[in-house]
Amino acid sequence: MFDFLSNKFSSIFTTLTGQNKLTEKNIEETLTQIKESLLEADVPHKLIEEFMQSVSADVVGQKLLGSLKPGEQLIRIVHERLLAFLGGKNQSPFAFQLPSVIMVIGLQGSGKTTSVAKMAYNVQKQAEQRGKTRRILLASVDFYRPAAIDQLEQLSKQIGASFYRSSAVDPVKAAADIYSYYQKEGFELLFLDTAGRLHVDDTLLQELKDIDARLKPRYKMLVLDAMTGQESLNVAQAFDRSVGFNHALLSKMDSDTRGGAAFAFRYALQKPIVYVGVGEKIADLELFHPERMAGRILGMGDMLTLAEKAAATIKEAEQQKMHKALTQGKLTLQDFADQLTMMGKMGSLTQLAKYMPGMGGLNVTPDMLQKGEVELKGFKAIIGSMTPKERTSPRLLDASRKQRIAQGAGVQVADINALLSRFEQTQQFVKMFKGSGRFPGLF
Ligand SMILES: Nc1nc2c(ncn2[C@@H]2O[C@H](COP(=O)(O)OP(=O)(O)OP(=O)(O)O)[C@@H](O)[C@H]2O)c(=O)[nH]1
Ligand SMILES: [Mg+2]
Repeated sequence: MFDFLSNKFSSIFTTLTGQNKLTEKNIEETLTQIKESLLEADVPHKLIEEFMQSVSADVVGQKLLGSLKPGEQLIRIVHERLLAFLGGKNQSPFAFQLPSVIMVIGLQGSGKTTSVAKMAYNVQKQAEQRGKTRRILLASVDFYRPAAIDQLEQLSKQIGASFYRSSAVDPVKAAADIYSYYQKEGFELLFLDTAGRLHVDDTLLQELKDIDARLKPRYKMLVLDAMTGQESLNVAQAFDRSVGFNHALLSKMDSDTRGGAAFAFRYALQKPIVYVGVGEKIADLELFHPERMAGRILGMGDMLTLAEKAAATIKEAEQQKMHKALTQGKLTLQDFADQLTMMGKMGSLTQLAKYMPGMGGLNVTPDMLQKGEVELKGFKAIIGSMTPKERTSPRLLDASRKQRIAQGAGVQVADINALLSRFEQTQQFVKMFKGSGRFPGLF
């Protein structure tokens, strides 16, 4: 999902974070690159201009100094902007109010019928998790395609939801009939599937307006096919001007989709995208998370969160000391212990791993992380049992000193040797990173 945008952004930021200083020149180059990637992702030109302006304004207005590295700050600014565009932070997770009618609208083939079943299934599953059941009714007023109503009936059987077929053949009358059945039978949710057209046309819109006037559904859910790119924005605007809608579901985000649709939709219409369709199967529906999406677009994992956490937790002085040790290519066991303590303050390895981009590709299992955790605890105890001199010159550690330390730390001599070889490796790393100015990760 959003792979295209993600890859682009990642490569930009990889270049950027590899650099020590942000100059006016490389800020500009970066912003140009971001702009190009948005263009390629099919985001309308006008929106890109607005987005870029708001980012530039922030970059110019802020002093790129402080505990975060300049590259990280630029990422943070872009991330914040992107997040604002996608719907902002701290939204509470979406859930339908009960009872409600949900009228599902959209162009032909956008995924309305499938999405009706997916949403109903999703609501049911959520309720089941809390030991509840929901009384859900599915019905359709799609009289244009012969098998349309049968398709929904099939799906309702598949998910075990109730289905009602009106004998009326006029869509508005059928809608009214369905609605009274829904009320009479005391259902909590009615998902009403509607007909789609290849293009937005007035007859269709008028029909939807009439149904809307009759049923006054609390939710009018526009299903937008993410694969239609820029055109999806025009569709959304046409529906908005006539029937109006208050929520959107972005379907087919599993395809080779460009992130442009979500981006453009959110920005231009300012209505919430609440669900994302990610496949053809009933269970392939996710809630839309602006924060997660912004992170994915940037391809950063949650690096930013991590960077912020680090800045907040680790005192500047500690960080500088470490930075000096690292950039000079000299690392003592004391520095090593300090680094372990810093890590400890930031959270467990398992927690940290979640923030690291690319961890997925490394096949790190929870089990390995757990082991690492135990190992690190041992390391800290061992270093704690050393004299300051031993910490700066591990060469002093002969058999009898190791014996003493092992006893003090409650470990085996073999554990000390493991620590020393790990330390050796880290030193090699540090030498490699020397002078690059990068904080070489925590390992
Ligand atoms: N890959 C993928 N396919 C989807 C998704 N949502 C729907 N589809 C497929 O898109 C096609 C059209 O879906 P429908 O639900 O029938 O679309 P519709 O809007 O009801 O179409 P009409 O009733 O003809 O207007 C079907 O083949 C679905 O399986 C999705 O999130 N991912
Ligand atoms: Mg349909």
